[in-house]
Amino acid sequence: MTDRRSDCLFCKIVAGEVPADIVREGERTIAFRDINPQAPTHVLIIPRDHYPDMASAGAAGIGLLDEIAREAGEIARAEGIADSGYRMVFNTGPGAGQTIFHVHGHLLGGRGLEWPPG
Ligand code: DGP
Repeated sequence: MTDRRSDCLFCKIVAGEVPADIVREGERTIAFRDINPQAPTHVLIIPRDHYPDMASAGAAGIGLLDEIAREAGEIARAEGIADSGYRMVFNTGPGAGQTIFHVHGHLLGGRGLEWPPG
């Protein structure tokens, strides 16, 4: 049984009520291209269940972040960016730029990535 929120855009994508360019589906996760890509590869990886942010997903203690990391590795390989390098970002909180409060890892790659990020 998937825990979802009726007012959450990403829960609607999970439910198929809002279209998305889905690149990979796992039993507990789904990955789709960001609508406003910041790199040639910009994929959002989310759990099907609703957790507002990375900390709450981690605190659930059910391995969801491990699974997201594993999916990121598989997608990076499929996108051909595993060898050149890529970045996973979890914006957490409005001050860090989080705008959608359903945890999502941004997988970014396919171009040079600066450090520190802006
Ligand atoms: P963040 O700012 O970290 O909460 O990231 C939210 C991301 O979600 C942002 O990069 C844009 C993306 N986004 C917002 N609305 C949609 C949508 O309807 N579809 C898709 N695919 N991405 C979206």
